[in-house]
Amino acid sequence: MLLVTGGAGFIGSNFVLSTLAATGEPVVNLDKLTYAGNVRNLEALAGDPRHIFVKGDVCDRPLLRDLLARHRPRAILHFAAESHVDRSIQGPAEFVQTNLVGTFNLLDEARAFHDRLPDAEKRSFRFVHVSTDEVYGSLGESDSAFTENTAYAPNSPYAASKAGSDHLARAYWHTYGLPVVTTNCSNNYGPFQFPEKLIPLMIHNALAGKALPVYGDGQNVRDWLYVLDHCAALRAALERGRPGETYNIGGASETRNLDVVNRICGLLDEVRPRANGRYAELIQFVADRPGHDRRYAVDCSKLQAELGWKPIETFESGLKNTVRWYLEHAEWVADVTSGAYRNWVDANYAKRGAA
Ligand code: NAD
Ligand code: TDX
Repeated sequence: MLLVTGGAGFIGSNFVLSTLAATGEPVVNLDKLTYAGNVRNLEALAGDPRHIFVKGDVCDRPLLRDLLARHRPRAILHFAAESHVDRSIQGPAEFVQTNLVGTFNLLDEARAFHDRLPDAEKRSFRFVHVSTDEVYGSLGESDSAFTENTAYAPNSPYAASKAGSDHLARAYWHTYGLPVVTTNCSNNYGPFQFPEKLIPLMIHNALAGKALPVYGDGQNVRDWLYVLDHCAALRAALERGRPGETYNIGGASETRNLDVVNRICGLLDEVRPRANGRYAELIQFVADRPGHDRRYAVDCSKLQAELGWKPIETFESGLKNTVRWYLEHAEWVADVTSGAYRNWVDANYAKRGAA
């Protein structure tokens, strides 16, 4: 039995679905169902006794204690977080609460649970802490990619809250011997990503004939990884990762934002041409993100050499799958972009001067 937190979000739901399909191991899925969590992502598991969904908060210690005692998981995979950088700039408090305090609560309850396990179970128990490359800060054009030894230099409240949670995870291994494995992954994309993030936002806006808001000069670089390749790397870290170690995960797909948007436009031109004109005509440069990191690139040679992982999708094939998925799931998109989503879009983009 695995305890997954945040398993109704983008990466968490992909992890739950792909892990159940790959291994059949039962999952207890704890998720607060914030705006980013969506039980519809898990529809395929309706009635499946191997999936137990619990609506709850990682800050709720009695609930965590009860779930651990009741289900006795062999591992925890901790995805739950506030994850959108722009939201962390507008309202950082929730990020500190969930990402830092929530991770602390989970680590501390896991420590108490782990302490009482019999020796064999104690040795095999794992706490996989799912983190981000953003903790390393920003690279210049010709800097080498982030390694596990790159100094932490988080620049946004989101990145700082994740960096703090990574430090707590490290300390729980060094001080208490809780077998933590931390992963730091680059930008993910794929099915079920909330359309506040670059790729699904651009697909959504393009199909609606709305402006495609590119921050600043559009030359910022991200290293894109297809979400199911990330999930496979997490399973490798769970099964073969060494406690106390950190592993970088990346797609070796560095791409400038403007190129990403142009590629999405090109794919849509092919499969869903506009009545007049091309999608790229909708691109609009808007005010930059404050403190916008220029470039991320991840060296994941440690993960490849030690755990034998490599991605299946290229950025080209993954982006094609993703565009197709959003075209085929218009109802899912309509569902998550109703109501509160509009308030967020108004708040984030109106002040940037977007049409
Ligand atoms: P997401 O925002 O799509 O999902 C987060 C999930 O956590 C949601 O289901 C939400 O309801 C849940 N949640 C939020 N606060 C909670 C709380 N207090 N208690 C319980 N559940 C709570 O995020 P994501 O993109 O799927 O990211 C998952 C994890 O992976 C995060 O820790 C993030 O930092 C990390 N990560 C994300 C990326 C990326 O590109 N998206 C890259 C690297 C690392
Ligand atoms: O409307 C937009 N226009 C734009 O130009 C949005 C939403 C984004 N951007 C730019 C900002 C970034 O340079 O695109 C790039 C990607 O932006 P996001 O999708 O918001 O991702 P990013 O800020 O890079 O962070 C992501 O990767 C690391 C995830 O949101 C994090 O959760 C993860 O840890």
